[in-house]
Amino acid sequence: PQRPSYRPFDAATRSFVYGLQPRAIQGMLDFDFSCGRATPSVAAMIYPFGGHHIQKFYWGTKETLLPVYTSVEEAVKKHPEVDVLVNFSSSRSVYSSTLDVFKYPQIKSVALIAEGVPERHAREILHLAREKGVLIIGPATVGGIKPGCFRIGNSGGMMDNIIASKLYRPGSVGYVSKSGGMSNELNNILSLVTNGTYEGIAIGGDRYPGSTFIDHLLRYEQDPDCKMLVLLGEVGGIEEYRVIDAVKNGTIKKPIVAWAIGTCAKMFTTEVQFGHAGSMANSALETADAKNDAMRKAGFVVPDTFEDLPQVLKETYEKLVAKGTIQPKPERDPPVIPMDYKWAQELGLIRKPAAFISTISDERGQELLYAGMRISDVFKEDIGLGGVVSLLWFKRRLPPWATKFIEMVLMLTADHGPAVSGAMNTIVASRAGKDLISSLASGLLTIGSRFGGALDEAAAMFSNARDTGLTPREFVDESRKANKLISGIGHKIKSVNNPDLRVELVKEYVRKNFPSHSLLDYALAVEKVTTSKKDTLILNVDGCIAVSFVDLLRDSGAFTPDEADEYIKIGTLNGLFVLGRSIGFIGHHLDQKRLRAPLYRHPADDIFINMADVAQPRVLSRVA
Ligand code: Q5B
Repeated sequence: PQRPSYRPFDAATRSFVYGLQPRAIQGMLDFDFSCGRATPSVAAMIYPFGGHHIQKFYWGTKETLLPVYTSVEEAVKKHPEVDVLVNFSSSRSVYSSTLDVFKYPQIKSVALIAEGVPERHAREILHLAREKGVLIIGPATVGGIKPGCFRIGNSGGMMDNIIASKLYRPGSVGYVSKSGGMSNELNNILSLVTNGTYEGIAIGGDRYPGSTFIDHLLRYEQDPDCKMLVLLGEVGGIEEYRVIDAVKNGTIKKPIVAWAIGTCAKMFTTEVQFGHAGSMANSALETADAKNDAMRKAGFVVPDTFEDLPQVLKETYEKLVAKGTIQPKPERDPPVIPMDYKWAQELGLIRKPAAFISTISDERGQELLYAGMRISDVFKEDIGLGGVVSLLWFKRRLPPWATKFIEMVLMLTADHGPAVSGAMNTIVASRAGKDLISSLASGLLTIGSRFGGALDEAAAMFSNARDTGLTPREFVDESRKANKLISGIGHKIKSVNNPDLRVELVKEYVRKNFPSHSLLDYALAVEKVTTSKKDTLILNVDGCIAVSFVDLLRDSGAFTPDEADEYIKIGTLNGLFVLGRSIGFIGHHLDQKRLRAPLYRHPADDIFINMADVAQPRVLSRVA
C-alpha cells in the first residue's frame, strides 16, 4: 500500500494480530464498523500453536471469518496488503516474534503490547527496527488510535467510550502520551473542547520505547491533516527535551499544547517511582516541573495545572478555527454498534423469554443451592441422601422419618442379584464390551411394568380402589374381570412361604415410624385375597414401597392432597427404584469388567426355534 511515511495508518490499513486475542480483535472490528470502513482492519491472526484454522467475528450485525495462520511467512504471503502487526505475544516471546516479522519488508509498523519486556530485548528490537525502517509502538502500551481509520488493539477503551469521544471520525489534533489510560482521558477532553483527535499514540511507559514523543510529533508536523499537536509527557527521562529542541529550531511549527505529569513528585521527601518503569526523575532536568518550565519557555502552550489543560486546548483550537486553519466539519451521527448480547444483558438493557424454567437448583451464585439450601448447609445439617432427594424431588425438607425412609428404599432396592432382568441386561451389555453408562442404561431401560417399574401404577391402583370404596376382594375381582394384573402384586420367586424380607423390613419401618399407614394396611388386605388364590401373589417390593409412599405423601403433612396426587401421577415413585437399582447395575457392570467376562452368547439349545408358522411369500399372478 502506498501511503506517506508520516501517515502509517489510514482508512485502508490492514493488520495482522499476533496471538489469539478475540476480544481485542472484536474491539478493532467494532471500531472499524463505527468508522464506516469497507473492510475490517484485521486481515488475519498469527498463532503458532493449534494449527491453521478460522475464527468467527461480528462485522456490525453480521458475522465474518478471519483466518489464523501459524507463521508470519504464511500470513504475509496470503495478505500482501497488510503492513501493520499488532503483537500481543508475551514478554517472553515478543522478542523472537518481532525479529521474525522484521524478515518481511512488507510490515512497516509494529505495536508491541507486552509489559515487562527485558530492556536488552527492547533496545535490540529498537535498533533493528531503525535499520529496517519499521515504526515500533511500545512495548508496554495499549497502542494508539487513528479516528475514523484504525485502532491498535484495545486503544480507546470500550465502544461506548469510543463513540462518546467521537473517535469514529477524524478530528484535527494529534497527540502523543505515554499511558493508554491518559490517552483515553485526552480523547475525551479533545472531543469536548476541540473537533477531536486526529491521531493519538501511547508510546508506553518503559525506559526504552520503540518510538518516542518526537517520532510521532514529527509525523504529525508533516501531516497536512493534523493541525494541532499535544504532548502529554511525564516525570522521568529526557524525551520531552528532544521535542523542545525541535520547537526551538523550528522543525515543529504547528501549535503545540503540552503538560508533563508528575508535578506532585516534589511533595514527596524521597524520589518517587510512578506507575511506569521510566517515570522517575534521575536528575533535576527530569522532573515534571523542569520540563513544564522548559516547554513553556520554548513556546509550547503549557497550562498552570493539569486541570487547566482543557481550557488551553480550547483556546488554542479556537484560535486555529478563527484563523481558518481548522474548518470544523458538520457532525455525523455515529452508527449504532450492536451491543454484545451478554453485555446488554448485564446492563439490564434487554430481556428475552427463557426457553427453560428450572425450580430445583441453582449454581450461578457463589454457592450451589438445592431448593434454596446451600450445599454447605446440606452437610452442616447432615440431611443425608434422603434429605437431598427430598430437596431435589419434592423441593422441601421432609421430616427425618421420611428422609430415612427414602434412604431405606434406596438401600433395599439397590440390588436383587444378577438373575433379575435388568441386572442380566446390564451384564450382557457389559460383556459385549459396552462402557459403564451404556451398560447401566441397558439395565435401566429394562425397568418397566413387570420388573421394578410397577410402583407408580401400584400407587394409583391401590389408592383408586380404596378411595372409591372397593373392598379388597371387590378390587381383586374387578381387576380380574377387567383382565388386569394388579401392579405391586406377585413375584417370580417370593411367596407366602418364602417371604421377601425386604417387604418385611419396609412394613416394620412404616408401622413404627409413619403417622399413618392406611393404604399399606389396605394393600395387605388385598394380599390376603390374592395369596389365598396363589401363594406367589404377595404384596411385592414395588407394591409395598408404593403404597407406603402414598401414605407418606398423603399423611406426612408436608404435601397438600393435590400435590400428593400429582407426585403419583408424574411418575415419582418409579424414580425410587430406578435410583436405587442404578447402584446395583453399576456394581454388576464393574463386576463383569473386573472378571474380564467375555462376550456372552446364549446357547441355541436354550431357545426353541420354530419357523413352522412362518407365512409363505405370496406369489402374485401377473396381469397379462
Ligand atoms: N397373577 C411379577 O409373574 C410378575 C398377578 C396375578 C393378579 C397380579 C407378575 C406381575 C404385576 C407387576 C409387578 C413388580 C411378573 C414385581 C420386581 C422387582 C424384583 C424382581 C425380582 C427385584 C410375576 C401366574 C398367575 C396367573 C396370573 C396371576 C400374576 N400376577 N393376578 N395380579 N399382579 N405382577 N411387578 O410369577 O390364573 O394362573 O392364569 O406382572 O408388580 O420386579 O426380584 O425378580 O427386586 O428385582 O410369572 O423384586 O406377578 O406369574 O404371570 O405366571 O402368573 O398369577 O394371572 O394366573 P409370574 P404369572 P392364572 S417386583
